[in-house]
Amino acid sequence: MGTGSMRGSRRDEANNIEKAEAYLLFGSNLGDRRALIEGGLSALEQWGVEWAARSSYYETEPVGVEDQPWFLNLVARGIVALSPQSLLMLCKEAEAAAGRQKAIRFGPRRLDIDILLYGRLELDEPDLCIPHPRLHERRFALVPLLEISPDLADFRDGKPFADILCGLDDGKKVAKSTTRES
Ligand code: PH2
Ligand code: MG
Ligand code: MG
Repeated sequence: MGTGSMRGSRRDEANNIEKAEAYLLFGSNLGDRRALIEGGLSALEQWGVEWAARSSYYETEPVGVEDQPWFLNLVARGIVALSPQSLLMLCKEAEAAAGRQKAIRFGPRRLDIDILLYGRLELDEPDLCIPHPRLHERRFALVPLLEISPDLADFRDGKPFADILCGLDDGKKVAKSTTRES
């Protein structure tokens, strides 16, 4: 992968695979949202992702397509010994296992798992851009991200995500979920 200079990564001595810290955003606005997200977290764990931290659940106002149910969102930090493309494949696998159908862009979905950050990697491929290209404009991603990593900054320019969140004036609501049910 040629990521020798990637800070925040370490080598898996047994397998000689570079390990990276990845931040994933989970979202759902159809069905039993909490159960679907939990299922996604478990599936990825079963496939080798070591969860190091996970945020609370947040009720978030829909962005993009406004006429759809509110989302439940959560961000988790995982240690992965997978390439970004392999991780993406597993995310899609978990989405499919949750019964996700082909969705309209920004529209309703049972489970969506997006890679926000993968170590200090910058990737620009047709199906995968890292850091996530819309992270900076999405309160529903920044709030849970900052809950688990309050001091995190964009490694490309050193700007703290807390400052980016402060500068957002999208007016979209994001609130910690207070219910146990979906
Ligand atoms: N995901 C989208 C589009 N809009 N809005 C919220 N609040 N949360 C999401 O996860 C979300 C969205 C496309 O993936
Ligand atoms: Mg998404
Ligand atoms: Mg997605």
